[in-house]
Amino acid sequence: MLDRSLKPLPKAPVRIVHLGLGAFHRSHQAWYTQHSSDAAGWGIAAFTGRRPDAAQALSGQDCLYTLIERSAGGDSFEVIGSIVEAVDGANISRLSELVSARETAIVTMTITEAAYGLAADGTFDADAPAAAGDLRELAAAAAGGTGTPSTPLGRLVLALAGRKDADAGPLAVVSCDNLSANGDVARRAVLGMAAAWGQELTDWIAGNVSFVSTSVDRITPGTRHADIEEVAERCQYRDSSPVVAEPFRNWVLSGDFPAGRPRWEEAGAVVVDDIEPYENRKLWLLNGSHSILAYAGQLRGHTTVAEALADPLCRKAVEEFWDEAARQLQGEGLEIPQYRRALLERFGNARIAHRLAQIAADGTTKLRMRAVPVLLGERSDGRTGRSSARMLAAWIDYLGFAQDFQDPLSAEIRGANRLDGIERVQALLRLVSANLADDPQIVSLVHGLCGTLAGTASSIDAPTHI
Ligand code: CS2
Repeated sequence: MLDRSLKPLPKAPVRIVHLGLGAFHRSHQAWYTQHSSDAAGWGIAAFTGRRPDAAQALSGQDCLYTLIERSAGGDSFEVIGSIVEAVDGANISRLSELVSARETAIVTMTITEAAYGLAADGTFDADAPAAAGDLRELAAAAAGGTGTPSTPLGRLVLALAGRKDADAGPLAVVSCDNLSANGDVARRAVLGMAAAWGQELTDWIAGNVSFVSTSVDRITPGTRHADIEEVAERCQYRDSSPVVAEPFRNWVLSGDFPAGRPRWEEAGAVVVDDIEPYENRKLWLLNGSHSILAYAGQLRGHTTVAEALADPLCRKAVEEFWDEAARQLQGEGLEIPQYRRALLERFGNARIAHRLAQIAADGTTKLRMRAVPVLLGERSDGRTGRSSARMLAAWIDYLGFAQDFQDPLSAEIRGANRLDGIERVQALLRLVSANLADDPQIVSLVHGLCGTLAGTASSIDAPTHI
């Protein structure tokens, strides 16, 4: 139990519902909310995804937790109190109750890229098993029966139907996942799910729910036992759920908040009309290079981002990818050289043990966003796209070595992995994007790059996730 004498903020009323109570939400959106001048009016009710554990742990300490800000020079500690309720994601009735309340103005989401159920062409995939299951559940619920959706978006649609029935007015849905145009993606996915409920709900969502796009950034490694021990020693209280993050943070938002929002800009958030250049800068330069380091780094026997970046071969692959990505980035004031320099410093912070295995998960969805647009852009400009292709080659090599991996298409990956040589490469590329697999030059380029970043590791441990 945290020591209440730490005097956290008094509990604010719930006005934000969050889906995806994980470390990143706690280091990012919860921090921004706490640091807004009107924080006293904006409490967050955060729901977990698949398991109740995080909600149970937080509820057991009054929803308070310690943010350990870890710079190269040392750690500082802050108690975060903006989450006022932590709930098991399976508690759909509480979700519906909160989303149906007029006071609730915002639903934020960190549900992972894969949870939006996108097909390789970027559309909502109604046939994917999880989506198809929830579409059936929603149809049953709409018909007056009992329907129990199990995906975050299925649960959200059920809750939005409650808000419509309660006539509680418009609200904003804010995706905080690393997807390009994440607001548009969220809209497509929510409307795709709502179709199972019926036209009336679809029309209501289209007219009343604003889908805000955001670019989110704060490196947040999984919490380790040593972090819990450190808080006990330095802060003199037990916290079962501290969260570690780098000092850097960034939040760019674009879209309407019809029922209001906290003054996040006072905490440093930036509101813009055109988010695309910022989003692409972050997705390609930061997340893209993370993926190179995750796959090439593990193949070469490294465990963390800082270790991989210190390997000259990995560093070169990153720098060359950045050159390609920079050519594809358009927009005023992106300050790419400074951004690159800052990334080298952030990634090089060896006190942040950011595990490559954590980043390697869900490659099919992530590479679609991180490698494909740069590769296709370079090729349509008459260049090879070799450095983006190398990111894909590193992923393909990793899939040949890893004993286990997490991916929404893991069954399909296992099928493709049974093939050999260029056929295997083509089948794996198809899971990322048909545009790649259908272009024989790209397939052969990627095939030729396989093995070029391979190193000393002979096998890779199964990733563990916190
Ligand atoms: C990482 C991101 O796991 C990953 O795929 O690239 O979580 C990254 O650390 C964050 O986007 C940083 O803001």
